[in-house]
Amino acid sequence: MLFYFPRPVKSKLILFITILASAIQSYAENGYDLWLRYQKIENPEMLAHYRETIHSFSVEGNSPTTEIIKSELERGLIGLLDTTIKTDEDNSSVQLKLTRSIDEIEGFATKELHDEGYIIRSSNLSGIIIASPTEIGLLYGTFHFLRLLQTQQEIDQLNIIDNPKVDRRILNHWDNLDRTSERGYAGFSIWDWHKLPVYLDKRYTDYARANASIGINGTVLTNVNANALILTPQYLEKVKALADLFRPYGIKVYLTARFSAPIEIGGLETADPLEKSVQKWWNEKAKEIYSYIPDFGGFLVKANSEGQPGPQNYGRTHADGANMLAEALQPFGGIVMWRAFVYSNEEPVDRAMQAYNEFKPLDGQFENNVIVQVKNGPIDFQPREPFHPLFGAMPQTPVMMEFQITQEYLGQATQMVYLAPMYKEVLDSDTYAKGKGSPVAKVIDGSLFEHDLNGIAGVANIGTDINWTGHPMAQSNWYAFGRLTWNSELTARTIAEEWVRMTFGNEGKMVSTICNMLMSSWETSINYMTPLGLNHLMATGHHYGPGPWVDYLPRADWNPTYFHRADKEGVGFDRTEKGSNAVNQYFSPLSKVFNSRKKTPEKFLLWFHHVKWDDKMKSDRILWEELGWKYQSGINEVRTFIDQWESLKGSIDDERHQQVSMLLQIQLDEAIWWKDACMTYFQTFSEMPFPDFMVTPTKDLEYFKKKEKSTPYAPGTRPQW
Ligand code: GCW
Repeated sequence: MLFYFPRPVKSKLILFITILASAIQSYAENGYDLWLRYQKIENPEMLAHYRETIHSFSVEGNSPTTEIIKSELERGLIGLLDTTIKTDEDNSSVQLKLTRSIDEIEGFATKELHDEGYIIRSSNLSGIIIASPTEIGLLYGTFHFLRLLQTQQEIDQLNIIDNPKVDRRILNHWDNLDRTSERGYAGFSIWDWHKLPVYLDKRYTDYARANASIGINGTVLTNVNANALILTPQYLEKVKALADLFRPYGIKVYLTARFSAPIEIGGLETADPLEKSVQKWWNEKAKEIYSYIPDFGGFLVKANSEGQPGPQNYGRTHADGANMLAEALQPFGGIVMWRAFVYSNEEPVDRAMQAYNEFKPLDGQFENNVIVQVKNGPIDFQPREPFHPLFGAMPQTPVMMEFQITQEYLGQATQMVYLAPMYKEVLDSDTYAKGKGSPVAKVIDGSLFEHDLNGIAGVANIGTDINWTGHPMAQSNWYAFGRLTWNSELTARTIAEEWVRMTFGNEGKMVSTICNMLMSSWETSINYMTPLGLNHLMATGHHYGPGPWVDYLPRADWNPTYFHRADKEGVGFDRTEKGSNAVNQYFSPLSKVFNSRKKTPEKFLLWFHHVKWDDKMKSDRILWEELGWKYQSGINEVRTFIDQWESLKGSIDDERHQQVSMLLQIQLDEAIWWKDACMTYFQTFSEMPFPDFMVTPTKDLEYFKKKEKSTPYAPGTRPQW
C-alpha cells in the first residue's frame, strides 16, 4: 500500500515523529532500565574498536537460559554498538563465543571454576570466549562482558576468571500479601498476588534479569513477619509461577515460614516442634511445596522476635525450632535461614547483647542445612553499628549476613545514601575469632570455619515505583549489594564507578562528581543523624525523622532514650566492663579496645561509652561542641552535594537530574531538621550554649516534638503497628 501525503502534512508528520522520538528518549530515562540501559557508546574510537571486534556471536546450547543469553547479547550489543549483530548459528567465523566446553580452553584447569563462575578470554586468533561449566555461569559471563562495554573498558587482552565468593546471594522482600511492603519506600510490593499465577507482569522478568546481571541467585518473596497463607496451595501455585519464571535466570525462590502455620492453616492445636503431629505437618508441607517447586530454596524464619511465634512459646529452643524445619526440608535439599534478630521484653540485659546470649550457647546444635542469619550490627540496621559479635562466635554453625538495602534508618527514599562503604566496613572488620586476619567476610563466605553452607541476604529496596527504588540513587544500593555478595573484595568506589557509568554515562567529570557524592554520602548521613556512635534516635513507628526524646513506648528498648542515655553529666551507652559489659562479647583485642574510652574509635564512642559533655575529643573540641560540629558538617556536606549535582545539569537527562535535585533539597531540609531537633533536645542536658560554628535552631523543642507526630502516614510503617 502506498501512502501519499501532500507536502505540509508530511512535514507535520516528520515533526510529529521527531517529537515522538524525543518523548521516547525522555521516557527511556525514567530509571526503569536501571544499569542495563545499553545506550550507544559515546566515545567514537571505542565505538569503532568494539564494532570491529564484535559483529557476531554464538551461544552453545538451546534452553531457556541460552535464549535469555542470546537476547541479552543482541539487545546489549545492538544498543551499545548501534549496528547489526549476527548470531552465527554455524559457529564458523564468530568473534564472541559462549561455550561450556572448558576443557578445550588452552592452559586452563576446570577446577579453577565454581559452578556459577566463568572465564572471559580474548585472543587475536579466535576472538573472545566466554566459558563456564553451567549455563547460568554463561549468563553471568554475558553480563560481565556487556558491563565491560558499558563502562568502556579495553577488551583486547581479556583474561578474566570470576567466581562468586558466597554461594547464596539472596534478596529478602519484606512484602506482605496485601502488597504493602514493610520498610518499603518505593511504592507497593511488585508481587501482584491477586493476578498471579495467570498474569505474569513484565516486571517479574525485568526483576530477574536485573538480579542475574549482578549475580543475585535467590529471593525470599515474603515478609519475615510472616503470613501462613503463603504456604497454602492457592498461594503456592502463585509462587510456582514466579519460580518458573526466575529459574532460567538462576534465581531460586524461598519463603518465610510462620512458626504457627500448623495451627493457622493446618488445624493443629499446637506448633510445638517436638510434637510428632507438628513435625509430620511440616514434613508433608515441605513435600507439597517441592511438588510445585522442585528447586525450592527453603525457609527464612523470624521466630520469637517482636511478637512472632516460635519454639520458645512451647519452652523449646531456637535450635529445636530450626531443626524441625530443617529435617522437613532435608530430603529435598532445602535450607533454613533462621534469624538471630531476637530480643526479649522481659530481659533486663542490654539489648545489644541479647542475640549473642541466646544463640552462642546453641552453637553446634543445628542441623547441617540450617544457617543462622545475623544482622550486620547488634541493634537494628542503624546508620552505623559495630559488627555483630555473633560473627566469629559460632564456629560450628554456618552464619550468614543480613544487610538492609532498603533505607529504614538511613533516609528512606528521600535521601541519597550509598551503602557500599557501610557494607564494606562491616565485611572488612576483623573479628579476631581466629586471631588477626579473621574478617567478617571470611566468616560469612564459610572459609574461616570451613562451612559449605554460606550466604548473604539483603532486605530489598524494590517496589512498584517506575524506577524500582524510589530515589534514583537508591538503585546503586541494590547494585552494590549484588556486586559485593559476588565479590566482597571489590571496593565501594569501583562499584560506584561501574554503576554511575552504566546508569548515567561515561563522561569523565560526571562520573567522578557522582562517585564523589556517593562515596561521602553515608558518612554525611551519619553526621547529620547519629554521629559519634549515637543510634536509634529516630521517630517512633515509621522511623522517619528525629525523635530522641521518645520515652513512652511500652518496651524500654524501643525508646530512643534507652539508646542514648543522655543526662546532665553526658551522653552514650556504657557498654564497658563497668556498664553492660557488651564489650566482652568481642574477641580480644577488640574487647579491650572497645572497653577503653581512649582507644575506642570516635565513630563508635557513644555506642560503648557514656561520655561527659565537656570531655575532650581528638579534635580538641569538647564532646558537646563536637556533636554540633558533626551535625553542622552533615548539613554543609549536603549543600555541597547540591552544588555538585547542579554542576551536572545538561550532562544528565533532565528527568533524572531534576528528580535528584528535588530530593537533595528534601535531604537538606531533613538534615537541618535532624540537627536542630537533636541539638535542641541534647541541650536540655548539656545546658551549654550552641557552638558558634553551628547555625542556631530557630524553633524550640516543643515544635520538634509536635513535628515528630505530624507524619503518621510516613511510608513503610509496619501495618500491625
Ligand atoms: O528493623 C526492624 C524493623 C521491623 C522489622 C524487624 C526485623 C520485619 O523496624 O519492621 O520487621 O526489624 O528485622 O525483623
